[in-house]
Amino acid sequence: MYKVNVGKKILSANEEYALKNSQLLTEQKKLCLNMISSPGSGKTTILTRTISDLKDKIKIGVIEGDIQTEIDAERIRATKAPAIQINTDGACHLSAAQVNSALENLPISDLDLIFIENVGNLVCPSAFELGESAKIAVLSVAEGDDKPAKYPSIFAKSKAMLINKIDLLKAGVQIDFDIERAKADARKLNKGIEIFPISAKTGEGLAGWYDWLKREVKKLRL
Ligand SMILES: Nc1nc2c(ncn2[C@@H]2O[C@H](COP(=O)(O)OP(=O)(O)O)[C@@H](O)[C@H]2O)c(=O)[nH]1
Ligand SMILES: [Mg+2]
Ligand SMILES: [Zn+2]
Repeated sequence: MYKVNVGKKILSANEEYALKNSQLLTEQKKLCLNMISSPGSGKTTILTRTISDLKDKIKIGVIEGDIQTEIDAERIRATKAPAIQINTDGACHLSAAQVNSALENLPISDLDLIFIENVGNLVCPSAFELGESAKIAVLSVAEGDDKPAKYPSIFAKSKAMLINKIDLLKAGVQIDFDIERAKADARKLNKGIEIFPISAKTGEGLAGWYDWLKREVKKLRL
């Protein structure tokens, strides 16, 4: 008779903060990308390299989400970019309220682009809107080419997908990852998704990712 839908209620409160964040970012014309992946796919490595390579072109700040520690924010700060660490104390995704308080502590007016590194988890971060401009899915070749098919939600919702660690495919390491299969499965879920096979270690493929970031930042400046 009475149906208590706790999940829906939590999402609604989250959506209120997501709307606030989105309004703030839109007013200030800032691009905000919510990066989602399994732990260890290379998000922080991609971010530190991107920040260093683009430092004369795009001013980047980062909101780091982890269950514990400041390790990732410290890795970002070593590049001289501002970073705010959020510790979720066990929660497996960031909430829009947490991002709202992090945005208050970032020097937003000095930045062009804010990355949110979500908690490493391919499942529920995709269900919690943070008010971001777009989601970016990261999948490394060590995780298997079947992940877009098995974890469809994040690949369906992302504007771009980075296939990281492609250097491992060429190092004589035995990893069965078919890039074409991963691309085809992602495009089945999301026709317009941009896909960049990259290595954050060797730099291979990063030029395409950087061009895309520059274009997206420029769109907001117009
Ligand atoms: N071979 C290789 N290793 C990488 C690459 N990117 C990241 N890694 C390694 O993968 C591990 C996890 O990276 P990290 O950036 O912490 O991943 P995160 O948990 O997604 O933030 C680290 O040991 C990195 O050095 C890459 O392109 N190639
Ligand atoms: Mg990280
Ligand atoms: Zn979660």
